[in-house]
Amino acid sequence: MLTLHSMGFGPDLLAQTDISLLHPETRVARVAFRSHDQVSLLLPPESPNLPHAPDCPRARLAPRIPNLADPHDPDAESAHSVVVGDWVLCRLDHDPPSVSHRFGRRSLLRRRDPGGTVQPVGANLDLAVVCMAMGHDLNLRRFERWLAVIRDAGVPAMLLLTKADAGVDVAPTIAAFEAVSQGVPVLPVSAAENRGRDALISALKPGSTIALLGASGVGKSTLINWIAGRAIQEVGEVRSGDDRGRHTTTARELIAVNVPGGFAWILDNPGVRQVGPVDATSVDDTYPEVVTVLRACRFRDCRHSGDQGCAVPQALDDGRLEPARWRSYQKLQRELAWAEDRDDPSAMATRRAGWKRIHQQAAARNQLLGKGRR
Ligand SMILES: Nc1nc2c(ncn2[C@@H]2O[C@H](COP(=O)(O)OP(=O)(O)OP(=O)(O)O)[C@@H](O)[C@H]2O)c(=O)[nH]1
Ligand SMILES: [Mg+2]
Ligand SMILES: [Zn+2]
Repeated sequence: MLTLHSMGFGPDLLAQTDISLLHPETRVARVAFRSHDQVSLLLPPESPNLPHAPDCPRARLAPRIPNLADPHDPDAESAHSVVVGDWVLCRLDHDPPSVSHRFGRRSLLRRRDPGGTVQPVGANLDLAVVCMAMGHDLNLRRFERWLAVIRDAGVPAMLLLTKADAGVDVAPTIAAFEAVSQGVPVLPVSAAENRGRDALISALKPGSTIALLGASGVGKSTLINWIAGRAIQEVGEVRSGDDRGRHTTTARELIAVNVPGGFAWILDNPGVRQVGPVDATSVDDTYPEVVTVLRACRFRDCRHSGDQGCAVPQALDDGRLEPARWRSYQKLQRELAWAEDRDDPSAMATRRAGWKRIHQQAAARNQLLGKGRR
């Protein structure tokens, strides 16, 4: 039997509203699927069977959905007013059924798409699972991008190395990812050969919500079917040659899966190849050794691009900085600066002026040291 509790609803959310003031027909529901201004709602406690978004009642979203925890939330009137995983108040006795309010979120996972736009992935997540398939898909730098995205949401993370079938030597891959994972667990699994299932299931706590993230074809939907022990999600073949998927899953959907003690709520996502972080702090948190070196640089306005006396070349030389991680860090910060400039052209002018000043200072410094560049 589904209950609000088994779906992850708790007193922290309930405290956001005074139930006695609500219309008696008002219900608490969770958003399992969203398409334009329509959402599919998971509705305890009536649903005796495991619900699946296509069978769930649909409700319409008003142009403005107030946030119960923050009356001034600018998202209330945006396309992000309600996302998959959100808890909402709704009226099923309305025709059509309608969503009136959203509960404040415990967490919101957001990523930047390659065009620089911030996209919400899911709300009220308890665990974000990055999936990378053994073979062509493995990429440490792409994993670091995901880590930064997940850090921004403040949600615990996990890396699944999928398709760890017999004959694949996973040990060196695990070691390579653990070296950059900052304690995030790395777990090899094979749905095809039923390896790692117990370890995975023990990470799926009853009542918790878990997002599956990663490129198309890595086996996210297969994982859901494997854990559930039945075919819920459609899976698709990968291209021969580079193992890339064919974007079989086209929409985000929250799916209930039986785990010991109840249900876990798994958010299946369409595959995305490139993700961008949303803010600079989460990038700094993902590359702590870079931040340590930059702090040690004695020049206040240094661009760390090889000027005399800068701490970076020294750290690259003595191995405190790994060149690939330093390059990734710079690239991510450049991407963020570009996205910020795109959103706010005045920021670009300020930044340009800053660069000019830094160049002038570096030139003056080099001249002083008799190291003028020719
Ligand atoms: N060898 C092997 N193949 C697997 C395994 N898990 C999934 N696959 C295959 O990988 C392909 C892609 O699986 P999907 O589950 O559709 O991948 P997805 O990540 O959901 O892809 P999108 O929905 O496109 O984002 C299918 O052909 C699966 O059979 C595994 O453990 N081992
Ligand atoms: Mg899929
Ligand atoms: Zn420097």
